Amino acid sequence: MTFGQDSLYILRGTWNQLPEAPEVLRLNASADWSEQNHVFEREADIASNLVIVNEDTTSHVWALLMGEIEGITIEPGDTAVVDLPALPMGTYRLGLIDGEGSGLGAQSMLQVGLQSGGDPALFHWNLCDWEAQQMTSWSSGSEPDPNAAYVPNYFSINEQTYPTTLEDPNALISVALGDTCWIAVANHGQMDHVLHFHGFHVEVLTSNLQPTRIGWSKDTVPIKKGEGMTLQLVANQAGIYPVHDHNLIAVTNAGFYPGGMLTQIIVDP
Ligand SMILES: [Cu+2]
Repeated sequence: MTFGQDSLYILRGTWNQLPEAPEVLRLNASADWSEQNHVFEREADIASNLVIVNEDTTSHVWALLMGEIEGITIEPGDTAVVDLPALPMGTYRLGLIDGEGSGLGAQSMLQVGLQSGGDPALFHWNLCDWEAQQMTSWSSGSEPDPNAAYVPNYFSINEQTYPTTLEDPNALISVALGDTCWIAVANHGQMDHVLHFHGFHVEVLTSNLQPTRIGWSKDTVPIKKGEGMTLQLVANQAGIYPVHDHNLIAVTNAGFYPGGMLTQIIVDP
């Protein structure tokens, strides 16, 4: 039995995945910078806690992003110990809720009772949409115009855009024929994302915003803004199949196709 990652570091760095190389914020598992937010794990139905270290130069507000959201302010250089409630098996969201913290991407996934490294194999997709101009505003210390139209120009899975998504062993689903795998999906963006699976129907195992869809088996799955969902995929045919956001602007990088929220399912015969 593993207790899971005990500490979360709020770090500021450069996101080289985008050509603009914006300054962003991330939740990392150590004080070493990673462009990808760390995915946190907990056992089901057991309360626990998490140590949060704010290594940034400004204060941030952390929260578990479910139900009644209770923000905890952490000053620069400070450490906070926060309680995580006992939760049923599923995919949840956590992260910063201050404008700069969420606008610069410090939000990630909490997997509860999903047994990473176990059987069935577990993959994860942290989905997000980004407007480069908004990120520039936040990192230069000014709030983006709240009345301006939101026109995102980048779309990511685990803070990577296609084709880099194929290099991420959590974003690329690679399994053997006949395997069953689970995919934990969280939407941290400002819009809904509708995933279209080629070749397979996936079953909704858990959902925090659409519980009436648990048990549904579909090739197209809407992941609402703010949602955490767990999907089951049974690899019943060999081949290479795309998975992508059905909103076609989301499969581009700054307007160029293909890019963005696009990955593959590879089933070895
Ligand atoms: Cu499609």
